[in-house]
Amino acid sequence: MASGSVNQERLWSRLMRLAEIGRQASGGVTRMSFTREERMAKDLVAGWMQGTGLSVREDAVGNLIGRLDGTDAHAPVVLVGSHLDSVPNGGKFDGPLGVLGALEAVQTLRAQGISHIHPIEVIAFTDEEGARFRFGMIGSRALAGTLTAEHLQAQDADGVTVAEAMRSAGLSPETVHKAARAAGSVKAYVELHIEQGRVLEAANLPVGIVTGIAGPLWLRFRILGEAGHAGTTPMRMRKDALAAAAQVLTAAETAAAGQKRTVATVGQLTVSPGGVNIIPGCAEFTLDLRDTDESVRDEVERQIRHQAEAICARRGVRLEIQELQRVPPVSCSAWLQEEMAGCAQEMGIQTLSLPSGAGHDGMQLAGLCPVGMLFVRSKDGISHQPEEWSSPEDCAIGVELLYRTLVRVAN
Ligand code: HGY
Ligand code: MN
Ligand code: MN
Repeated sequence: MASGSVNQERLWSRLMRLAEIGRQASGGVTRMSFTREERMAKDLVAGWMQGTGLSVREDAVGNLIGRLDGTDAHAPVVLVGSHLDSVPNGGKFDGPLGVLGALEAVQTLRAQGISHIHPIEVIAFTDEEGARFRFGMIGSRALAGTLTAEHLQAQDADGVTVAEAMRSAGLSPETVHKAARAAGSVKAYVELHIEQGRVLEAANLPVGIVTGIAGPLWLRFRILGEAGHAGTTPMRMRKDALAAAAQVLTAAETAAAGQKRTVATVGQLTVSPGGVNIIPGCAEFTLDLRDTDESVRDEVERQIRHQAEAICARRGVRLEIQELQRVPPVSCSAWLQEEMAGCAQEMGIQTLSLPSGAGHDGMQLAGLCPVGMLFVRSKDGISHQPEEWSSPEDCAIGVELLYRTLVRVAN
């Protein structure tokens, strides 16, 4: 059967309407945390939540929450959602499909008059991507009670701290501890997300059930050499910071490629002083290193650190490595995976089980409650850029599966 009870047109028109907020000339979306665009996105979604009869609030860290009480208001809550922030020039679906899909699932549950014991909260987490402050999942960390004072001091490219950005958004950073949920207060967290890879497309399947989430380790490398005249400095006398960085990032690529599933990405690189005729005195770059197996990821990290030190020693340049975030991989709940598989069988659709290479808020909640994720097929596996796309039909099938999972988990 196809999408069954959910309203595919309503879901799609909301997705496209939300994508207008932060829209770039490229057709991509830029919606950074604690900005005007994020505020507009939350106001739009809050209006849809209210229209669905949910009680709407924002917690101390800015997570947007729409609550539907169950027959037992004191029963542990079922959380379902994703995020509204994006990467720079990102896609329309990464995050919004999970938030609007959760709203559509709850709206369907209400329309069908389905009774449920546990309260359900549709949630849009603050700053999942980490695009602004170079560490992510701020809202889910706060909900799990693991957001620290140090996190609040992280700075964006303009030197604005998380705390300052929160204040400018009308929040009080000194109260973020109030966003934390008590142990036992959350029954489960379920998220619908685009796959952002090619596995479902290759299997010609619309949806998948996530088995685990790879853990992102983000490091910042800073290499300090000596700026100098490009014309008068012989090659053997140089301390070229960028040439050293080039060797280090190639070593990182080789170390990751030597493993089965490890991935390494240098997404940001800055060079100074940055003159055409000046030997770079300083090169700074980020490394995003991931694997679903933490021991493998950490072994690759050790190799890269060792090689970076050797390269920089040979070249007589200084190396500084700062850890930006270290998130352990998590396994998704076997119970939730079984419920999801049972719902797929009810729907008469075939699914497959697959790990997530991308990080998600559920990683922060795994210590608080069972976590489950569903994936919707991504066209050509593209994500984090304007061409990111999933079909209306696949999105609706994903939301139908989410809706049926919610009916089971909330009872
Ligand atoms: O970076 C990630 O894996 C996710 O998109 N935040
Ligand atoms: Mn995402
Ligand atoms: Mn993303």
